[in-house]
Amino acid sequence: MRRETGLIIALDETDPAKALKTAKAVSGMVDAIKINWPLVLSAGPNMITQLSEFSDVICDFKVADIPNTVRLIVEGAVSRKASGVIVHVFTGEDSLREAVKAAGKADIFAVTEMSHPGGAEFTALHAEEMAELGVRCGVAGFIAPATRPERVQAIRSMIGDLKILSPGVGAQGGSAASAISAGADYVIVGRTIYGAKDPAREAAVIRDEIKPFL
Ligand code: NUP
Repeated sequence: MRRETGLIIALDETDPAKALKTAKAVSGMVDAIKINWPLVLSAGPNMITQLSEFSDVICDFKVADIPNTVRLIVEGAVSRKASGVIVHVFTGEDSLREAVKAAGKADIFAVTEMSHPGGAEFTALHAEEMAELGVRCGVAGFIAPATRPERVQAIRSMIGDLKILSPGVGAQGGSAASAISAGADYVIVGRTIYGAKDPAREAAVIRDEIKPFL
């Protein structure tokens, strides 16, 4: 995945036509498009392939299952041209290793600690252990919360050059510049961009905000 702007759009728009319009509008300003269940459920999985015409696509399926099911989901995403898949780590080493194997040349990104307040209840208590396991299993990078930049910093100190993708900017209260300064390689931004009147303009604002810190 390229790193030109450090910005990834979370395209949780559920109107497929609008989603494609937004993807096209921001395509020059984002390094990837992250797609989650809301859009896949409304548009169908072929949307992954359609969006891959505009940029790298990361499937945020937060896969959490037994190894065989993990493999089937990751293969299904990658065969539709996803270049990355987001998975949970709490399912354990066998599931995580299977995800990395099934991804082949695509990237597996593992959730350490979730960005919403509930993320502090369980995931935060094990974030370091999850990062450690992710490194051991060969993931490409981690999801760490822009809402808690000090936690991004903690994960950064453990994972060397692996990537950090950081959601929670804007609508959830996190700052893009703080997340990047804390060690994130990319920020993931959803509602603030796709919910704006002019998504391209909003993407440009965030791109310019983080540029000095990249
Ligand atoms: O910890 C996480 N927090 C989070 O918000 C892990 C995620 N994958 N996400 C996703 O990032 C979330 O599901 C949504 O697609 C996006 C953030 O969207 P927004 O809050 O910027 O609208």
